[in-house]
Amino acid sequence: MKEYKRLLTVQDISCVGQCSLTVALPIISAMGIETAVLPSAVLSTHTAGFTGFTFRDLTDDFPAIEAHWKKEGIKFDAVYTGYLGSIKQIEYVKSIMNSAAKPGCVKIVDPAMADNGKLYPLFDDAYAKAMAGLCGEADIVLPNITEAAILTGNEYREVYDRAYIDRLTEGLRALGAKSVVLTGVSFKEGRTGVMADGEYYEHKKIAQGCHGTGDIYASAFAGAYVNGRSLFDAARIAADYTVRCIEYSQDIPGHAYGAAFEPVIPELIDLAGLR
Ligand code: PXL
Repeated sequence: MKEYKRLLTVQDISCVGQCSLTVALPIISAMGIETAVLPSAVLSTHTAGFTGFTFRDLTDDFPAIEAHWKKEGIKFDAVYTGYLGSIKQIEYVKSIMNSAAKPGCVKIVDPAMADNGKLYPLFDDAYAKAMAGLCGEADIVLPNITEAAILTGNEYREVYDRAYIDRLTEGLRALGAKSVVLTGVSFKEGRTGVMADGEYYEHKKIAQGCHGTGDIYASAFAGAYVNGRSLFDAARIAADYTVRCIEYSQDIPGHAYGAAFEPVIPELIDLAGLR
């Protein structure tokens, strides 16, 4: 029988900014997976580096969308959540993750709420606490170090050792997450990597980072994992692709708001063995 998987991704539409749905939809689709979307909010741009952005919260649409999917019997092989719109919405997402799940549905949660030691502008401690609850229902969580520290009540550190990273992983497991892929784990100058359930994949660190790379990473991870790759392989493929996107974006003038992930999609297809 033909393998054709259907994934639901729940995150915002930032009209401009190369993050969230404008990244997830093309990447996961290119990896051969039907990609359904549930937009959490519509913003004129993302909230990192732009000011005066608009924000339309779509929380109140969620119950009717869930009810319609239930009536139609619409179900998914995977659900991948990213930047969400409100605490109430997080509760609706928990419900949809169950009501719209096929048996064996994989639940991937990228907490997408903080970076560089700080929560994103629209979020507060209460939101972070609600997100910790959602992470507890996930098969796989994909936080960066800032998010992991906030979610587990650990202090944020820029310089750390393996024991600190293990503490973050254990803290996320204690919330209920079955697997933990920590991103941006750097033990050496010029190098960074990902820690997938305690297994480390290291790669070069490019000094000039870009916004939206967490979403590129999570989307490529979800695509590779749903295509049957192991947790570690999916973590490695997504890391290699993200590095290539950042490299490609280095010398594009006026393009600090996001990474040029589109021209590098053919490389992702090769990295994931999907050609
Ligand atoms: O890339 C994460 C992200 C997603 N969506 C919005 C954001 C950000 C990061 O700042 O602002 C709206």
